Amino acid sequence: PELWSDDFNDFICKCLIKDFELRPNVLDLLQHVFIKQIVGREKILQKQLIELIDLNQQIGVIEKTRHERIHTKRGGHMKTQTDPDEVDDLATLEVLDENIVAEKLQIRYGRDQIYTYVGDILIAVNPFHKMEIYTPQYTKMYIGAKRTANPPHIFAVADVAYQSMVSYNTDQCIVISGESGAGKTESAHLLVQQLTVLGKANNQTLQEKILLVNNLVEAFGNACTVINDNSSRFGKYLEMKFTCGGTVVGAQISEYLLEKSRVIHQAVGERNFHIFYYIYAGLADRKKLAHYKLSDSKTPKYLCNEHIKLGPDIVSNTFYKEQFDAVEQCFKVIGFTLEELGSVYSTLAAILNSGDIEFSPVATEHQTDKSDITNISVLDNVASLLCIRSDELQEALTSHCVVARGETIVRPNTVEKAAEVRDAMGKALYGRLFSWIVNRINSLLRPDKDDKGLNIGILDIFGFENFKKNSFEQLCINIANEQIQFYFNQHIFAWEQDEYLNEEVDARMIEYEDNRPLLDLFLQKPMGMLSLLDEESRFPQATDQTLVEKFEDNLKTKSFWRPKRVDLGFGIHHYAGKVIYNASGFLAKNRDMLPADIVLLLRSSENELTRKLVTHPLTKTGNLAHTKGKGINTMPSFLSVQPGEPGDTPYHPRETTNMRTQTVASYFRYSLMDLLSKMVAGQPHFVRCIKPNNDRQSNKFDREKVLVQLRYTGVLETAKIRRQGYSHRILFANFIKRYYILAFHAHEEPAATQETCAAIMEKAKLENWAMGKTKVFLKYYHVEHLNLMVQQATQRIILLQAYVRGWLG
Ligand code: AOV
Ligand code: MG
Repeated sequence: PELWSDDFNDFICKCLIKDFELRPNVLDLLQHVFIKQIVGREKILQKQLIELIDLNQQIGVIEKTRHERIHTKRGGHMKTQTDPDEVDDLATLEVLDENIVAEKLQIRYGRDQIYTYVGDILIAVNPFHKMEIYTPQYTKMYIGAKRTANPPHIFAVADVAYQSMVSYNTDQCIVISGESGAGKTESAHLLVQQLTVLGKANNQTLQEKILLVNNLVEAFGNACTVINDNSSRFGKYLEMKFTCGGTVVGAQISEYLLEKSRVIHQAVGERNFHIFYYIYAGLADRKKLAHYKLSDSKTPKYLCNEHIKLGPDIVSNTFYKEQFDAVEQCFKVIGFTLEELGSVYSTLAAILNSGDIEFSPVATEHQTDKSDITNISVLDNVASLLCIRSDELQEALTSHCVVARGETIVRPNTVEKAAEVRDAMGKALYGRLFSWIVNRINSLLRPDKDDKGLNIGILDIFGFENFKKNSFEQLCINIANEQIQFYFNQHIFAWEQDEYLNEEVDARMIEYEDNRPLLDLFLQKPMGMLSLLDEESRFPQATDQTLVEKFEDNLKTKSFWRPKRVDLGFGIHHYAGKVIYNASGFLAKNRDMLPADIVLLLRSSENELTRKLVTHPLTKTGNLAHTKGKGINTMPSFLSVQPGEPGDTPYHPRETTNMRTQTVASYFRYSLMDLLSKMVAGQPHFVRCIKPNNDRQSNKFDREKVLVQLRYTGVLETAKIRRQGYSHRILFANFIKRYYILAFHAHEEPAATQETCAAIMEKAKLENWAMGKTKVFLKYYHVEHLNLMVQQATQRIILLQAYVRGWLG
């Protein structure tokens, strides 16, 4: 091989890796290579090569002492290591019950040790205060470190995912779960932060851009709820793209189910999406409100919820102003043009203005149900911001076309109907603006070459919610969480146990709470809740009352019940607890209609962005094909939605409407499937966020609250299975390819058999692993140990080469 080529390095690596029985081989090889390239220096080389081998040995010694030194130092400065209370990994506890687990977490929490392992799963208890454990010093400490070398940390999860991706050449997926306010979004940020460092982006800007993506989409997709001031109102799957060598080259986001209804209405004590307040304050600060047809004295209706009157508070809020500047900066760094920014602001301003359009009834001679717009100036503002004609907008809001027997008839809208159309327009514009931003980010951060690199996906969805009043949005959010829990169970328990059986590995079976019946209740066709909802949505005469009756008649399980004295109420016993829903508005929310008249009008806009929002199917559906990887076959069949089902978008303009119009429920089912297919394509890592109290207080550990979460997330069972189980199962061939240098000579090509694998494990002096029929079953610490051995060998080679390079001149 060429001197210093990859093949050369690889070859030497294999030769020098372990003991020095290989000495003659190495000499032969090096001589051969050198002679070809440096004729006449053979004698010197011979001598130098001997030096080289000695050096190799010396390095081995140096490394060993360095390693020991690091260990003693850590042990010294974290004296808690020897503390008997100290358990970094709950799976190592001798006695395992829920009280002990909660107690250990509480002790650790009291010491600000918010992270704890359960085998290879990380538990993160929300500290509710700023922690000094995310500094560059910590970043460095966790890079390529052995797990036991440092206390548990979210950075360690990033590291494991990254190292697995590079070592095994497979995609990874980090699933973060936990109830609302438990710390999922914060964890997701920290993972991205660490992964960008690990991925050593070639250019600073790419690194910067990726770090800003979360901030940008969260400004549009997060809002203040009664549980969390920065609550995610959409699901986010961020894929970081890497080359096969592990350099980060881009990022892609998928968004799921934005809670659009928040644009037009917010529950008691809640707010609209952050961006509206930011832009309102930011534009006021720049004296640009008038340009965007907003007034600083009269707060737009969509921002003053009936219960909180924010009024001028918004325009003078410095935090909002700063955030506006920050968001604008994100846009610019990521690569949005100034023109695009202007259009985004206009659209947001148009939505805010549109909320103030008012209607009043007009009675004419022939018709009594007509409505008129009372504040034409507001209408004009909206039209001008959207670059459409004001009279046409008025027409589209106050009347609608019906096609009957080939003839188009114009019918007036009642005041209620007109207001509905107005709100539908606001929601649709916002939802599509959000999708457009996400798509634009994706096109700006797509890796240059579309080669088959690797990726690490990070899933951060809205957490389980149980408010005083729960509506359609909570139902969807909770179903999504139910699905994630199902995936967790499948991965941790079901698939694992299946695999032991198939591979004939001896491991005790663990009982766990299977939430499959719940998923059936929601998703089964045709009698699941979402199917029933869709069916009812197709009847024009149906009401929310007939809907709950339909539920009651068809859903025969004890997880569903009708509470007494709650109108339109129904209860569901979720994996995470009982929730009472109110079906009021379910049908309208599910139909989510945007009249064709509005769509057609927006398509005529002179503004490119406005036109784009209504012409392009922004949310990709299709694409179900890439269901590689395991598990997809074991997925419940009812989850499958045909990609060819009508519609690429959550709503359908009437012109293309048929009786199979896509509803929010069917789109939601599709999104879940799409998300799952992405997740199962990679090797998963789990982070379980725990909320220590309901008051967002630091240093408050509500034992009962934590116990409930431990129970429903199956932490105890996870600890049990992790203690007995094998977190890594590697096919013989892959195992040998990666580790054979630890036990075999370079020129050997051992067969992919149990014996070869066993030989490697024995050579590495490891115990407690198991051998299956096609795979080696390892615990996480085995993998760590093996990787460390390979890594040390490789480092040695690099040093050697530097040395040789030196005397070659
Ligand atoms: P969530 O994502 O799980 O809720 P967040 O990640 O938004 O929850 O966390 C809620 C709040 O908890 C944050 O705004 C922080 O104040 C605090 N917090 C969480 N993690 C940390 C941490 N590691 N260090 C310091 N503070 C933290 V929701 O999106 O509502 O389901 O929908
Ligand atoms: Mg969140």
